[in-house]
Amino acid sequence: MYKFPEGFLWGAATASYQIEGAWNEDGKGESIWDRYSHNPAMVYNSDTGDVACDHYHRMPQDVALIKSLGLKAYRFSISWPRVLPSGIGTANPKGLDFYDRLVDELLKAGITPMATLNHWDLPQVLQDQGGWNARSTVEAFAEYARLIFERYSGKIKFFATHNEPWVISFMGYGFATMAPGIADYSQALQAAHHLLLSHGKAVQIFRQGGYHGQIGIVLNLGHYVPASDNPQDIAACERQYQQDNAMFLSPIFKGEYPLNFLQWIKHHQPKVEGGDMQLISQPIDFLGVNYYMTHEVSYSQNGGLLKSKSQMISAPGWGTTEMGWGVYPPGLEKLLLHISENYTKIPIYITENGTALLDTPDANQFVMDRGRINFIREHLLAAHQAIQAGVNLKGYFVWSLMDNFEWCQGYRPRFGIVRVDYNTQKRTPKQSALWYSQVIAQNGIND
Ligand code: IFM
Repeated sequence: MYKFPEGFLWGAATASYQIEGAWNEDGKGESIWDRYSHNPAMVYNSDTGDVACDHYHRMPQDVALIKSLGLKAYRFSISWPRVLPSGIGTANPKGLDFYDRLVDELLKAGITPMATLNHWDLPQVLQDQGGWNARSTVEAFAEYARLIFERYSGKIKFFATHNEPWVISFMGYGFATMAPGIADYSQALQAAHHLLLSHGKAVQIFRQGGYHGQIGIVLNLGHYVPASDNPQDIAACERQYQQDNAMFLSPIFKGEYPLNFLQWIKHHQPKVEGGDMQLISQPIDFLGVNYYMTHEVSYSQNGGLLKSKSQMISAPGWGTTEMGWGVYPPGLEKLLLHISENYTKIPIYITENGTALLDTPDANQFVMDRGRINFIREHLLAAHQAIQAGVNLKGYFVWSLMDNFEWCQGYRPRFGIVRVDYNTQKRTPKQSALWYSQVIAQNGIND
């Protein structure tokens, strides 16, 4: 048996837009993902999050489900436009009431809440004023964070400011592959800086207010390997790593952007004002790591600004997932060691890890998802090895609790350990959920 340390926090994760539905109910404001998905050309099958898993109306049953699986913690996100329909100003009592009930329900069930403040659903009104490219959004986020801390201090144990600021900034503002759908590399860099700055402001408010709980941020981090020992490949890999990982890890833990990278991107550098880097690098209580993939990077003359070509790789015996992603479990151990050796020793939580596979339900909607079990098991073994090597890893959250709206891919990929029948909204735990329950119960993995 591979035992995990006592108190290891086992959980599952979701996000507001991906599961809640009720997109315009009870005074909720429009988010950038409402706007984006309502353009039928933007999402696979013209799917939207209008109804999603209808979690807004089924929350008590969903918490009961979480409890029945024996999960110790639940990571969810708060929809900013649900609680502040205009982005700033007057709060929406019914929106807050929903999260009051969710948190109370979790606490009653003995489940530790971890709340993300921004899992991508920025209020559209703020996007209309420039979104994350505008410095004014930093102030708006800080006030939103204050509202949440004030209300849930002492109830929510873990607050994460942002989920995957790389995806928000680079995919949302740089490559136009996510809402708000902008393709402007300079804006991506500026958005990244404002996201980091707003994180820092929220941390400052949290400390100054003496709120209870822990504060951190969730980053999507990959493991990067050069395609060969050719110096050009090594340098290209370093640039890719700096854009994707160091652009976020370095300011948070070292108070500076990676210098070589800034020099390389020249006029695309973000505008940074005096005091910004100090705010961004204030000590945090935990780092959330979302690990999905390892990239092999080579030099490419046609490789855009970075002159790099990056491709996901799979470890021997692993194919690709329904997302077309490679599967490389050893990359998780390497990544965790790398963070621990180069950036921080604070507690790390794997806040997301999981896979979308072709699930084939039987007549009762049950899915025998051995592939997902193998995926989670191998990643947990890699995490276990990292712990043995001294990494301060404190918990693991599978992505995702249930099948949900997978952004531009709509409802086609299914990441859940619980199946959702979108016609009936029936939830059916998959074999992976039953297996994961057992892992949690014994705090370890069988040999
Ligand atoms: O569904 C997403 C989640 O919202 C953020 N991290 C990656 C997941 C899978 O793509």
